[in-house]
Amino acid sequence: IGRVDDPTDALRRLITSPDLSFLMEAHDGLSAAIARQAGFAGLWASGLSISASLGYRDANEASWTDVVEVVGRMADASGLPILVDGDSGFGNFNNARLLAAKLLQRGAAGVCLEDKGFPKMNSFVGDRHPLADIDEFSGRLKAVKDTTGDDLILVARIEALIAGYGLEEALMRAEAYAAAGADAILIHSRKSVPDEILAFADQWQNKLPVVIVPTKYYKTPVAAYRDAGISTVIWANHAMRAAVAGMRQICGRIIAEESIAGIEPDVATLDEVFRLLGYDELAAAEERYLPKH
Ligand code: SPV
Ligand code: MG
Repeated sequence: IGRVDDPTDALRRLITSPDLSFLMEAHDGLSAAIARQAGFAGLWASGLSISASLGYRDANEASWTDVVEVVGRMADASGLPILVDGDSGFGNFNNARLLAAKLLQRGAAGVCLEDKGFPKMNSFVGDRHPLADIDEFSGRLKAVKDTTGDDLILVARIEALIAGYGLEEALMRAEAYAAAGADAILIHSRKSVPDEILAFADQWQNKLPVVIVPTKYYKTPVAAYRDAGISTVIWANHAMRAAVAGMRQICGRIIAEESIAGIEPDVATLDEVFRLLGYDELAAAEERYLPKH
């Protein structure tokens, strides 16, 4: 798979261009390759989805090295710029900068850090989402910027609305994280309507590009985000959820029907899988490199 020349530059263009951009969730090499085939220009390496695919909960049960491994496979299989969900950075400034450096080595284009502690819990689970101290979290951002500089896009994710604080707290944090060197702000909300994030965008005035994750306010047409000057929309977990639904359905039918005859039209053909992962390239390489006799 050909990689875009400079993944970080490609992600920077997606995030800073005046057009609304989209990042598709992926959680392994296969889902990354499928997103590329579908036409997405960039990927979101979702902590929730990577955790789920590894059989873990989105509560930092997967280690940072687990995440780095998966991201490397996603980069290899897709060649696309990847914004990695770095959770809260797996600790303090030191863990965060080590994570960032390793992600860069493995081909990531950016990392997103959220202003919570370690271990974090998924933003849609329960009500306990204690926020990090603003200065301490700003130190985490600065350490990442000082370590990876312009080679890795740094997105600062604000959990103030998730934690039940208001717009003022969110805006104050955005100012601090911008001053700490963030390249973009991800403002997250768990409401079923986008009023909070649109109010944030209205007040924030694009001092840095705004990234959103409309998992819960999914009914909103993207035109609303264009009108609001949002930079980037992350479809954050839908490849993983499609896999869950698809695998559950097929497993259920195979056990009930004691046969695979009926499900054949409902699963991908093997030829499709071979095409997706470039088996033809391997055949050509064998011609070139294997002895002929
Ligand atoms: C993820 O995809 O892991 C995210 C987005 O961080 S959310 O699940 O909405 O917190
Ligand atoms: Mg996450």
